[in-house]
Amino acid sequence: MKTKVVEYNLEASEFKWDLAPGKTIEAWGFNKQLPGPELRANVGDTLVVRITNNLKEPTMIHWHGLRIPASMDGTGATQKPVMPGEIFEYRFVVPDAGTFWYHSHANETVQLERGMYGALIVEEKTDPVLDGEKVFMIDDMKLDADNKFTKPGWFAPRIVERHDGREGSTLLINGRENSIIDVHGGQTERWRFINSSSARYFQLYLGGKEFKIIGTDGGLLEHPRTVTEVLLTPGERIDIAAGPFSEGETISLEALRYSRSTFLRPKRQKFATVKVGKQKPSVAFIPETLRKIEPLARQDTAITRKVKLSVGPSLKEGMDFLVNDDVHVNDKPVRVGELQIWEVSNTSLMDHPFHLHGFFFQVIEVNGKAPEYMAWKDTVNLTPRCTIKIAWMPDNRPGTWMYHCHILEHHAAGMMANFEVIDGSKPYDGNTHMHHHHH
Ligand SMILES: [Cu+2]
Repeated sequence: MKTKVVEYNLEASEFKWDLAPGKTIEAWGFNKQLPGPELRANVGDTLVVRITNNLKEPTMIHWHGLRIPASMDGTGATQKPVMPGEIFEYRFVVPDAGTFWYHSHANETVQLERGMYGALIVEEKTDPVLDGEKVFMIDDMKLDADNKFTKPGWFAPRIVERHDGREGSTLLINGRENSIIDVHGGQTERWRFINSSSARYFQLYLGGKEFKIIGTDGGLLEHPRTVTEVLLTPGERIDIAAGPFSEGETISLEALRYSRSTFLRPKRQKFATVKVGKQKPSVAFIPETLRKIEPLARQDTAITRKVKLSVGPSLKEGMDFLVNDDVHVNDKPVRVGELQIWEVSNTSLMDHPFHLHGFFFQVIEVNGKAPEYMAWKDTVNLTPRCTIKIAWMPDNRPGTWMYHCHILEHHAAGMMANFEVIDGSKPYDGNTHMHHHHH
């Protein structure tokens, strides 16, 4: 396929947005829409995104899941924040097909909560053929009776929000409450789900109907997996083949109860309604093998690094969220071309979605056992007291990268680390410089 340059202009600003008729919020976002514009390109294209910051505070954009140069990663470790009134141009080749997303990586607990995110879809000729495609960005907002964003002002709510992550009762798909999703009877569509919420665990359920998982963070799976529910943690993506349904059916798109050991009690909740219209012919074909995924490492390959996620008492704010017993960590560098086998453990009694910037990994072990299927991931959930092994290869993109819990309040409270990927040909002097942190 001939590659091209695909250009977008994104303006970050405050604007009014209707979540439902008469329910208007003061959103922050891109091009005055929530989510921001859906960006699309083909594998190998050069994506050019110019961001104009018309907010009253600095921002940056992180390209979640994209294997792009470190200088384009959009974090405080790799660029100066884009100040109010400034323009910054991101430019990179999109190397992989899949469902990705972009979001603010500055003051995330506020900027993402208010809507600073959008989908980024990269297509490829070898994608399976379906009858249609929809992208669903899952979110929630915590609003007061006047549809204002609540501030966790006094002590107790602040501690709860820091511990649980911020969850609200306004449930959104693509920036709307109670949406109607129209499909045709007899057809099967590709639905791409992106969890862009601060902290919500979304256990997708279509009224008990079976659907096929065909892809996740890093693109297609090897084989479709038929299920009736699937968990999508903050930051993760899942592509499913939905349907065929029968003409006249109405199906609730719900999140089943998932307990991640929060103060707030989880419950089953409805996000949208699927309405099945007139029967139409189908051309959908999901092959049994979607693609080949070569294993990066055997399950018993020696561990090169341990990353421990834990929660401990804080001197100031109830709880600290820790990586290797510290907050806002500078971890050791890795070398280009040296296979990484990381043991990531969660010694706390709550779940944490672990996100690695800029590289895909394979989960090669979960609590001592091989995983059930192969997938390329950039975000993976760690249940309480679990230990996983991930394998990943630092390819030739030296620079500062990071990993963190994708519950935004946990990330802000310290559960993150920066590390260098260093050029393999240079000697390592063990002397990496410090990078500035979130506060
Ligand atoms: Cu966490």
